[in-house]
Amino acid sequence: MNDATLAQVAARLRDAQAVFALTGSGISAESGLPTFRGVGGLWHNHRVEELASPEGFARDPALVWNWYNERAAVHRRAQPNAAHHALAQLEARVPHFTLATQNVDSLHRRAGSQHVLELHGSLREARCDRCAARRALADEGLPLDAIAHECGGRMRPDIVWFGESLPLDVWRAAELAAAHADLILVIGTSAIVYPAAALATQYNPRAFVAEINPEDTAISERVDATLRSPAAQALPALIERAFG
Ligand code: BV8
Repeated sequence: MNDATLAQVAARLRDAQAVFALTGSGISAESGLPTFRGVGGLWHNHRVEELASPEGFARDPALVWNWYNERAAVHRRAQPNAAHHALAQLEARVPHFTLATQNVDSLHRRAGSQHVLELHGSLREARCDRCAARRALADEGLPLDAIAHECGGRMRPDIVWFGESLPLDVWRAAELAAAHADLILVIGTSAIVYPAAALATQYNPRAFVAEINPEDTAISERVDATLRSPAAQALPALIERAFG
């Protein structure tokens, strides 16, 4: 990680009144969770975009629940890493700090972040696609014999699938935070999925945008600074440099 860039971003963080952080599955990589596309975009030879869609669920709800149940169990066994904890610390240090995540693993909440905008939902609950009845998901997820709901609908993960709108209240809060930020941190996302990726560079020409990612992404050309490093190293180093 370039030290001059670290110093530059740390100075921006120290002076910032409002910080907006957007995270993707890369921030959970060091908790042992596979990234969304890191597995070649496949699960048991099914494309993840196909499984994470209303069409995929309608076609084979049990297959989709097998995928989510497996992920829910992996999430429960995982622990938040130093990057999640660093963002929880920032929430307490920065006057106005907003965290929006594309992840459904609940690791930001488990790390102590109090206000997390879960843009794509979470794997904590299932909801009926007809009457909206909700039920908490056990550690192993949803038993396949509980998919059919008594109202005639089907219990689905409380997740935003491809082709579905993001929860309007959550989206509005994220737009506002991005638009008012002095500093935008984009952490562990390939910035491929919209509209979430737009929050990084399209809502605030005034903000200083810093990307934390070991690889190039779809927005690397458009950010003001890049820390080419795993988040669990870069974020603690950034906080240490900014606040000592
Ligand atoms: C919608 C829940 C429309 C499911 C997910 C333009 C505008 C609007 C929409 C579109 C558009 N173009 C295309 C679309 C449609 C689509 C889309 O964006 N498709 C993509 C594939 C092109 N968008 C949608 O469908 C969205 N809905 O637009 O609705 C609409 C409007 C009105 C009315 C009706 C409808 C909904 C998208 C939400 C989909 N659901 N998740 C689930 O999780 O099962 S998205 C899914 O992708 C995950 O949430 C994931 O988080 C997210 C993004 O992926 P990443 O997190 O970035 O993961 P990835 O593997 O790609 O990258 C990991 C990164 O981490 C890499 O860069 C890697 O280098 C880095 N990394 C690795 N290790 C580390 C690290 N970084 C730091 N430290 C490390 N150690």
